[in-house]
Amino acid sequence: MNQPATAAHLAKAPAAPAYVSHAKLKAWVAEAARLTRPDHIHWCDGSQEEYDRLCAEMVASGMLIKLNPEKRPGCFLARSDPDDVARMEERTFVCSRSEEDAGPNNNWVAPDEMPATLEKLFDGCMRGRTMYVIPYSMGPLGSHIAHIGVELTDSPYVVVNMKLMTRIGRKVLDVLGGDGYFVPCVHTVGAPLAPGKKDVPWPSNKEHKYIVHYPETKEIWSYGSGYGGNALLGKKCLALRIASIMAREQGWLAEHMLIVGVETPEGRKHYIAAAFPSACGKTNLAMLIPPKAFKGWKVTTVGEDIAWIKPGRDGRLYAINPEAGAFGVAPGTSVETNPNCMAAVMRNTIFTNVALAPDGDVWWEGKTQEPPGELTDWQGKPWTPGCGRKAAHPNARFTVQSSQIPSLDPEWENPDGVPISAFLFGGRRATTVPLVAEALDWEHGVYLAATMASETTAAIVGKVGVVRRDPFAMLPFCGYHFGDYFRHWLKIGRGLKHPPRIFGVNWFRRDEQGKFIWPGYGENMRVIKWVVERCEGKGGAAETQQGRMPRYEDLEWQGLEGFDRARFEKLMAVTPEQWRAELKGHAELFDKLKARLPRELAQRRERMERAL
Ligand code: SAT
Ligand code: MN
Repeated sequence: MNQPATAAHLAKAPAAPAYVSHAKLKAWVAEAARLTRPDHIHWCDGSQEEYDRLCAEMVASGMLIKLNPEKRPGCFLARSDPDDVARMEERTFVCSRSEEDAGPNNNWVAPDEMPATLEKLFDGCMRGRTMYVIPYSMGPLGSHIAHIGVELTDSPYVVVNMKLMTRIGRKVLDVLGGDGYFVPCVHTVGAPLAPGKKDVPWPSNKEHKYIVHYPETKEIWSYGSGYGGNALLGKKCLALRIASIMAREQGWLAEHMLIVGVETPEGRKHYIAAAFPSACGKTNLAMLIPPKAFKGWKVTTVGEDIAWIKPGRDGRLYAINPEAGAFGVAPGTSVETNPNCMAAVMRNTIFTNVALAPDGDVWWEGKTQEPPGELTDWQGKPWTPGCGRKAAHPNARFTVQSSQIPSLDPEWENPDGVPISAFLFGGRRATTVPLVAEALDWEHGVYLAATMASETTAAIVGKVGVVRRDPFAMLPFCGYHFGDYFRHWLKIGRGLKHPPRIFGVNWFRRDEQGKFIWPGYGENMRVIKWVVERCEGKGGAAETQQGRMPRYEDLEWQGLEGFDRARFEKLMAVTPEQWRAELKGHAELFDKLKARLPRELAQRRERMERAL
């Protein structure tokens, strides 16, 4: 295995294509190749031919299944290893020089300890495979808000997903030039192939998984998983963890937020950025279609997962979507819940861990009310409706380019970003937190966001249904101490002449029977309309300790007349007993962050407690 890097071995490594002029990039690729020892190196040019060729190769090797070209033209299905189905937070590390800088919100290993562990694992890890070099831009090419990364990977699945979700290839190297800055990202599935050995459909490493970030040198190293955020390093690793650190150093914000445009019937346009934890319907909100009663209102999509936000010269905040595609959760998506999304995934889409229908189409729980009579499940096993197993994995995904989203906003690629009028912060709470409340000021907004909480998702092993604090929906994604992060948000707000208004929302409150009180989905437009009215200085509200809240008469009820005042009061109720417990929860969070918690937040909590 550990054959030394001999001159003979290096001589086999092909030179970079002539168009690569970046000496440091070439040297880094050569060094990574010496360590990982791939059989081949392929520099991705990002062309459609390259994409098609890789897909065809994966079909031949069994990694992809081509779907029925009549039903789903240009679409493929991938089935992952059952041990490799989600982001792995327990295997994700931030290796800052000081443990305190990483904060209690990150797993920390000393940066002089981790490389030794990784070097052993990465040594020869790409044997028998091709190393793909993927230059990619997070954000429109050349935008002053965008940043460039280069991912090395031995997974062709990663290449084609990166092609759909980011801007990759030669055009990125053109922007990078001879000495531009890039974030180096090394990824391997951690499954070297012995000569003559047949590959498995989804190679990964069962024993070891590491997703590692070095804040000071801004490097990303990922080992052992081929799935989602563990392997598509532009997304959570670069665009959130590393970018959050860059943003703090450079005075901007890297956030786990969708961005939507909202146009009033009079043609006034507002952009709203909204943070929700994973699997809380962000994709649905990003592609919302207003109910019939909202004549003339239009909602358009800029992004559905991540926002990079920079103060503009005019004192407002401007946001870009650093991604160029979506990696969305399939289960629960239907023509009822998200018609725009269903239209987007009709073609040129890669599905991962959904079920396969006999006609070569895909299916997942919630796609139709009645499941087909028979299917092949996400693990390739025969499935029938009564069999007691799920047909699709609950974290099954689709990967699709933004350009296929029918509701895409015309400004979505504007290199200067879109001006943000409002921030929404939404938890998933069965009780306590009202449908919507506007923060009293920026600091209160930061408080609302800092104390957000949610029930758990597939990425957190073994804890489904437990409520966890998820500040700014950034718990797994903030690359440094949350106390410092809150302070950064406070500072950004102080520097803005026209700060966006901040709102807390909760679509997920339940009644005594455990049923959701609020219909959600398209009906969330009722809240959005009120938010827009507040931004325009209209829209009535009652002022409380918890913020400014709409009264029944302040919301639009046309088309939802059955939703009466009593039900609305239930949805909005702020009860002292629940809030006393809630503030205790805030105190527990603040206590964990106490070393770096901004005083303003602790003081505000105390004031709220006294007021109860
Ligand atoms: O797998 S991803 O990290 O891309 C999606 C998620 O879990 O939020
Ligand atoms: Mn996300």
